[in-house]
Amino acid sequence: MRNDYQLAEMVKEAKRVVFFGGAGVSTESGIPDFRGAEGLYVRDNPIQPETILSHTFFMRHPDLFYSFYRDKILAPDAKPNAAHTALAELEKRGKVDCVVTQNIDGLHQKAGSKCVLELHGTTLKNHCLSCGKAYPLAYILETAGVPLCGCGGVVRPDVVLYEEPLDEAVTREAVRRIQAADLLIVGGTSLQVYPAAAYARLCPGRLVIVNRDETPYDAHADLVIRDRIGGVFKSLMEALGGV
Ligand code: CNA
Repeated sequence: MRNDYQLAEMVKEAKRVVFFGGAGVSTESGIPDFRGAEGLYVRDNPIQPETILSHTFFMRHPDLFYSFYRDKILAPDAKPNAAHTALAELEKRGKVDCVVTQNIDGLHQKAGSKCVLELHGTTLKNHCLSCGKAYPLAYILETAGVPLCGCGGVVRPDVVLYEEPLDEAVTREAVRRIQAADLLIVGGTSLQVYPAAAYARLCPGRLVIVNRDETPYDAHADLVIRDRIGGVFKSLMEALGGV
């Protein structure tokens, strides 16, 4: 059986699907990933993204952080692709319970998904480090250099930087949903960032991995599809039809 038909059969048989994704879900929306072929790691960066997007770097060099962040990470005009819209549609049909994502771009919500657990936070929200006042993404886009609050404090994104702990309530809920699923589809993630990567092993049901490159968890999967995730989800929706 072709891989995409096999995936469609598994989705039809499942009662509760959770999708766990990463940066590869958004590359077809024009947002580069870190470790893929066109990723920010292998392109023109003298300092790697994990260093720049770390707590230490942010506190020491907020100006350099914001220059990289505005240039390479923010993508306010990006639009959801076929994978985002398929997941939103499958949630509407009662098939997908939840999306757990390492992404910070808000594209799942833009596509219409309601249950989205953002393990690494979001670029859409920001707050002042001194007084806590909230700021929208527009504020980061319309300011230059280090964005400051009216109180004089530095404004930072509500993104979990490297070296910072994940939000406990979000991770607890992600683990609970994955453990209650009978099908976990993992997609567009190199599964190299911990602890999130270990989520691929938590589902008691079947495991499908859709990723362009090999991942360390491929051997544990019931089905591995090494292809573009947008195309895979497009075929999946065609195979499912109105089901
Ligand atoms: P990663 O380590 O960059 O891995 C991405 C994976 O996706 C690679 O293995 C690629 O082979 C694969 N891939 C790329 N494009 C596609 C595609 N079209 N179809 C299928 N597979 C594809 O990214 P992870 O998410 O695993 O790493 C976690 C980091 C990256 C998190 O901290 C994220 O916050 C961070 N990140 C997020 C975004 C975003 O929000 N869009 C962008 C870049 C990085």
